[in-house]
Amino acid sequence: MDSSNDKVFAALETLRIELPSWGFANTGTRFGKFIQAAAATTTEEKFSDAGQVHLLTGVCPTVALHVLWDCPDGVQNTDAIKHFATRYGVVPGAINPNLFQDQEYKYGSFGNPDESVRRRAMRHTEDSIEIAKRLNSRDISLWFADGSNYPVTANIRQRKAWFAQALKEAHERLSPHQRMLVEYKPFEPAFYHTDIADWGMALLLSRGAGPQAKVLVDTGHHYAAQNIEQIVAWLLSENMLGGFHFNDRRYADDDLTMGSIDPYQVFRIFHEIRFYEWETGQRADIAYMVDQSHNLKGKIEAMIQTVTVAQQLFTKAALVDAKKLAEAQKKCDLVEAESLLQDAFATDVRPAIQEWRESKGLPKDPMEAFRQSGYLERITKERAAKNAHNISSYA
Ligand code: RM4
Ligand code: MN
Ligand code: MN
Repeated sequence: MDSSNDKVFAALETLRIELPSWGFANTGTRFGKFIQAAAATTTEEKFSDAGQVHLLTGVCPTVALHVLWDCPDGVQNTDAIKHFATRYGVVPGAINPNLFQDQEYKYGSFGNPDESVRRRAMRHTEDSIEIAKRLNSRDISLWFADGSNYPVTANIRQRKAWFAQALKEAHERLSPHQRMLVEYKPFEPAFYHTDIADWGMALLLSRGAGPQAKVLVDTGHHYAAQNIEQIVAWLLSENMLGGFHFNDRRYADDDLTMGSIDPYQVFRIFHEIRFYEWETGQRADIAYMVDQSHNLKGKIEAMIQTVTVAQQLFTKAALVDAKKLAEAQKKCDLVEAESLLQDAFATDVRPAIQEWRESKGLPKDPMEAFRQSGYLERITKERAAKNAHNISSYA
């Protein structure tokens, strides 16, 4: 039998975490942005910052891109991005079309009653798939702000049909190795109905689109008290879980640091995945991505913190004795089953993680290494003037 260190080491070997390019940029709330002197304002700076996180943690080799923010000139930007990838040691990950920011999308993208806007959304999606092909990216992540603010102002069934059709068309554009990930969200920016509001809707639309479409679970996109690990278990059993956007929340889609509010929940999600893998003997093909908005924390430190917490929670989940748990479940031994989970959660995995890092030639404490590196001081100096002129007000 594996010692617990072996289990931690084996789990860490399989965990890769994708960083969002937008997590290094200035972000805010609907009341305004707080500008940080060191924030990245160009795609190159985002690659540079993501490269630092990967250099120090060794587990973040990819960076998700938002097309409108990172490829404003579409496919023409792909050569420059390839160059950044080589230079900074992180390659493009999921490609996120942006179907919500342009004025045209005021009443929706694929759900817009105006056919020309729906066509425009399709063109942008096709361009995004092409960008992904050129960048060798496997996943196209689709999130739609589509919805309505007031009852009966939108034809819900009609919009569903438009979505079904559009996703099917987009799916036809995928190359055989690519995937389409469909994200859901119950509200915001729409406050009455969202066209893809929950995992069931995302599942139906993905199924209808084709075999390469899977569901993306953003942990912040649920109503309070919803049982996310159950959704994860169902999607796994349907072979429809494509990936995660990790973040934490207290109230709505707060985009706080993963595990900052409820680490036990993330742990339970990881446990469901490990348990599925143990039972089926198959590796779950899941993209672990981060979707956070570090409005107040230093961007790079917040990312390092996220990766560290993800490693801790993932390895704790790997310590659950699956065989004993299955037996306890069968016998309806509730206390034994729950204790197996609680004991794993209570285990201090940090020394084993540090050992693993050292075995890989990585810094034992990536946060400390970052603080010692001088990188933050350098970029603060380089970027401060530009950021000082950044717009913080929405007015
Ligand atoms: C949404 C959703 C998407 C993200 C946008 C910026 O709430 O989480 O994944 O791309 O925000
Ligand atoms: Mn998301
Ligand atoms: Mn979100």
